Amino acid sequence: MEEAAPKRRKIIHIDMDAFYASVEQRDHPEYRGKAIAVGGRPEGRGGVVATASYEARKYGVRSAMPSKRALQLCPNIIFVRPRFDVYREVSQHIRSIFHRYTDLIEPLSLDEAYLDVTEDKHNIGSALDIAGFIKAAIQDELQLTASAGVSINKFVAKIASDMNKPNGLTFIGPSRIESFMENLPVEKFYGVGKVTADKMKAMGLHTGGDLKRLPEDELTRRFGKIGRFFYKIVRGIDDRPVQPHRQTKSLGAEDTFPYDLETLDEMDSELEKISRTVHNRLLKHNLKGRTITLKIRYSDFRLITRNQSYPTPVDDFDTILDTARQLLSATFEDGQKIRLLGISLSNFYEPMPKNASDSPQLPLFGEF
Ligand code: DCP
Ligand code: MG
Repeated sequence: MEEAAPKRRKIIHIDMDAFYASVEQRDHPEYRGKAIAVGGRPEGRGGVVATASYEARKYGVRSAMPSKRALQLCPNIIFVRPRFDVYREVSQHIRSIFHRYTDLIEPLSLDEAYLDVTEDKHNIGSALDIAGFIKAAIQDELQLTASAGVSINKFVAKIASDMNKPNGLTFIGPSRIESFMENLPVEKFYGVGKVTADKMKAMGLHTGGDLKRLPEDELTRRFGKIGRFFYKIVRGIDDRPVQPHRQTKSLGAEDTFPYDLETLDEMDSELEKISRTVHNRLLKHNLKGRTITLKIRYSDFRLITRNQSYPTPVDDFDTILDTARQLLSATFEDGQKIRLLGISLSNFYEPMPKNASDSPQLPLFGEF
C-alpha cells in the first residue's frame, strides 16, 4: 500500500515588537512617543543598548549598540533601566495565550516562539485566524503588540513575522513559497552571518534564486553541512519540527581577537565584554546555570577549557566575570598569547512555570 503523504503543517512565528522598550512605554506614559533605549548608561558611560523604541530606531539606534554611539546618533535618547522580572511575567502571559490554541510551542527567547497549529484546540483550522486571535489577546490583555508570520514551515514563518513589523500579520502560502525564496537576499537566510553573506556575494550569489542554481554537492562543498539545508530551503522545504521541550544545554559567547592578547589587563577588559553578552543572553532566555566554563585558545591554536560549578544556579554579571577572571588567572602564565576567549554557562535550572504547582516535587536545583 502506498504511504499517505505527510500532512501539510500550519506554523506560526510570533515575535513581540521592540519588546523591552514597548513594556517600558506601556508602564511609563511619559516615555510614549519618545526615543528610548533599554539598557546602556546615560551620557554614554559604557554599557550596550538591549533594545530601542521604534522612535529611537529612526535615528539608527539598534540592539547591542554601545550607549555612547546611541547618544551620538540620537542626543535626546532616554536610557531606561531594564526590569527583567516584568519582561519574564509578560513572557509567561503570552505563553499562556499560546496554550489556549496549541501545546506545540517552541519558545526561542522571552519574546519569540514557534507554534504548530496543524491541529488546534478549538478546531479553528485557519492558522491566519489563530495568529490574529493571539495578536488581539496580547493587545487586550497586555496592551502590547506582536508581529506574526504564518506559513507551512518554521523558516518561512520566521521571515514572514519580520516583514511587516511592527504589529504585522504576514501569510506566505505554499504557492508563493518558492518564488518568495528565490527573491530572498542571502543575508536573510538562517545561519548566514555577515562573513558567509560576503563570501556568497563574492561568488556572485545574491539571492535564493542564485543558490538554487547550484547542485547539492556543490553547496555542501562550498558551505559545509549547512549547504544541504540551503539546498532544501530554497525549494521551500524545511521539515524541522516545532520542539516544545527543547532544552538548552549551554549558553555562552566568545570572541576571536584581531591580534593576540598578551597582558592580563587586555584579557580582563575582553572578559568583561564577553561576560556582559553572556549575562544578557541568560536574561533573555530566562536561564541560570550552575557551571561556568572558560575557553581559551592560545596563539599556537592550543585549546583549553576550565570550569567552576556552584551549588545554586547563577546568572548575575559579577559572578560570571569574577569566575572567568579566577579561571583565567589560575592558568595564565607570563608570555602566553591568547587568540580567543569564551565564557559559557551550563547545568541549567529551568524555572518552574507559575501554574506548575500540579507537577509535584520537581527538584528545583537538581540533585547532586
Ligand atoms: N535583546 C537584548 N540584546 C540583544 C537583542 C535583544 O537584550 N542584542 C533583548 C531586548 C529585546 C528582546 O531581547 O527587546 C527581544 O529581542 P528582539 O530581537 O525580538 O528585538 P525587539 O523585540 O526589541 O524588536 P523587534 O521589534 O525588532 O522584534
Ligand atoms: Mg521582538
